[in-house]
Amino acid sequence: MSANVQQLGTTALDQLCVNTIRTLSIDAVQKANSGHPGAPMGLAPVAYVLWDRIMRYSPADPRWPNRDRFVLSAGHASALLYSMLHLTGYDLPLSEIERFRQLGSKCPGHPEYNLTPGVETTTGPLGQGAANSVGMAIAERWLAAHFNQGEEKIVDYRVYAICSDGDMMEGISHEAAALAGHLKLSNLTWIYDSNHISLDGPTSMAYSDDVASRFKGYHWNVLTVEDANDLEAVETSLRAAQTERERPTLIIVHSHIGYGSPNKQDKSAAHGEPLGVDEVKAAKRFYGWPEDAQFLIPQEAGEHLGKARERGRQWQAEWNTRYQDWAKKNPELAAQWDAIMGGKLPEGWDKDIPVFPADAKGIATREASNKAMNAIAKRVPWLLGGSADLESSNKTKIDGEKSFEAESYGGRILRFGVREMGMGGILNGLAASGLRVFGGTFLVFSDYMRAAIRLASIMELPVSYVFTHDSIAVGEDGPTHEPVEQVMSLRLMPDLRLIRPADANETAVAWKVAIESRKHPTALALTRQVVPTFDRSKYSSAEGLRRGAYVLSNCEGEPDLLLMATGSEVQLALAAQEKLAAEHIRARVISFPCWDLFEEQDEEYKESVLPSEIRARVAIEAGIGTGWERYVGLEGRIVSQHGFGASAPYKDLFQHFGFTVENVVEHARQTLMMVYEGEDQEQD
Ligand SMILES: Cc1ncc(C[n+]2csc(CCOP(=O)(O)OP(=O)(O)O)c2C)c(N)n1
Repeated sequence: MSANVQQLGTTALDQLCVNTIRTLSIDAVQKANSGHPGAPMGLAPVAYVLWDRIMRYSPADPRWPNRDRFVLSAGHASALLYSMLHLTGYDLPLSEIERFRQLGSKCPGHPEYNLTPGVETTTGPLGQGAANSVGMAIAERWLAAHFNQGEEKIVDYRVYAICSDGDMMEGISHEAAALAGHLKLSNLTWIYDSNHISLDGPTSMAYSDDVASRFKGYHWNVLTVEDANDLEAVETSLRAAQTERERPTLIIVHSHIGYGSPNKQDKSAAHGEPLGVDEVKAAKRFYGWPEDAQFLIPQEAGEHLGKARERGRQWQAEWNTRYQDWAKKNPELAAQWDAIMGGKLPEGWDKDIPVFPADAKGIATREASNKAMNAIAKRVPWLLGGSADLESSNKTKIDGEKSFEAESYGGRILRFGVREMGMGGILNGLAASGLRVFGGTFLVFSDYMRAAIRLASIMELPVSYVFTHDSIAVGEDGPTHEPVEQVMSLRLMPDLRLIRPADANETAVAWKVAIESRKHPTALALTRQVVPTFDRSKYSSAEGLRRGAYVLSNCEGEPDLLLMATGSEVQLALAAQEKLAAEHIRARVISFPCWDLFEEQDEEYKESVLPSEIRARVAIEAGIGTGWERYVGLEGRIVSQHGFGASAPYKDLFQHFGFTVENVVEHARQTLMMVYEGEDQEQD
């Protein structure tokens, strides 16, 4: 097989391997009749050098803890990643690549964490992978600082990400890159596939950044490779990145999208659709490939790339020996290491979580959150977290700990700066590295992080979000800072647990749920203002939060009415219960902090909390009410927010928007009337 695209310093075998990667990717896309062939064709030489000469990984054990991480931030180029995984000997048979983008295939449209061995993170939403890679690099630095003992190193991996023009345009990559530069993450290398083409056409239509200057301004080491096909230049740059000690490295690689396709190279036509049968043949002719062969892996290429498996085994064996020696000398650290890698918690991790005494004045749930989180942090040394420059508001400070900074990589306080988007993506990278992490901001700014929260949910990463200032009770800052639709909209996200605790003790249990979780991210919606700490000798235990909703205060006998509320509005429900009792109306109060947990309960439990025959129901929540119909039914009433808030002291706002005991009582009367009138009509 001849290759008519031989490059200087490139052997025929190298070229054969590169073209195998290209044609596998092309064939996968063509057979699926959907996908993105262009970037894999342009980037194949870079992927080849990375996987063949640079990265340390072990296809036989994709989760080997000290492996280098590879992130394909340009997730649409997934065919490239699947080709590499298959060729280097991961458990990804060719038959899976042949079923690219089909139901149940391990090769879905975009790389998915937990599905395909060797995929380190789910990518596709551009920019997210780049931010994940920064989280992974932070994790490596922290693990190294915490576990390495002098020259005895069990952590020394590197993180590589391939970023496309789209990744570079997205704001999240700017935020993450700025932080990576500030933190001097020299273990991080981004390879920027500069091919001047995006989906709509040439990037010049909307993009003229001087990327090199931008990254130099972020304190990155910036290198350039003029031609992606120049394997030596690619390798030289990657090796230079490995020896850099102060800065993350950006390698700007000039490539041609759709390289080798006579009619589609350098055109957006190569970006997002199959080349087409004739063009595939033409490209194969250009590579010196048999034009009718499909999914062809020439024996020499297969054997050469497949050597990665044995190489990986050896690296891992060497590391295992190092690890055993280290573990013998450092048994306590070794126990921590094993717990982290096994996703376990230390014995007694929840022992110090406080129980808050009843207090009519009470404390803000953000304050209780701080206390619970700190109690956990003391016993879980690998709990790291921080805030997007709102530490004093979010109460996210881990007491007595240092910040994670270039001079103190063992610090546990993460300082994200005012970068919520970056924070979201970075948290995912940290969590995918085994660390337990939280990030805080105002609930209203969770919108900035939403794409990353969604990916945490898809990836089943147990990230915790500390979202304070959870309603119009923000007060004077006004509607821009007052979340209204956020609580409900976060509830809509599958697999994310949105918890809005009512008091200090529910907050403590909410933290337990968050930390116990192994597969769900948790968003805590917490108050800025004080809320009473309920007397649990009078009301039921806050442990009820674990079931999502629970009867906080029952009435004598069969209830006439159900009052359900979350967070700061639970106190209104309790006060209304008393008022209604004076009118001989028996109301049951249900604290309803987490819909998701409630939906996980069996029907019997749900029925015991919300008996179906009781149709007079009121839900109270200082947020958009759409959705509460699910629990109050058509005859029920919802005391909620109908539009944006306003700027005023919060007590005035609660009065103005109807979050008062009187209004709740009035709605209770109305629902009772509706139900009784309905029953009368039924009897007529
Ligand atoms: C956040 C986000 N916005 C939009 C898209 C849709 N999209 C997928 S690829 C792409 C263009 C990407 O161009 P580029 O990053 O240069 O990749 P290349 O054309 O080089 O493959 C777009 C807009 C996306 N995946 N993520």
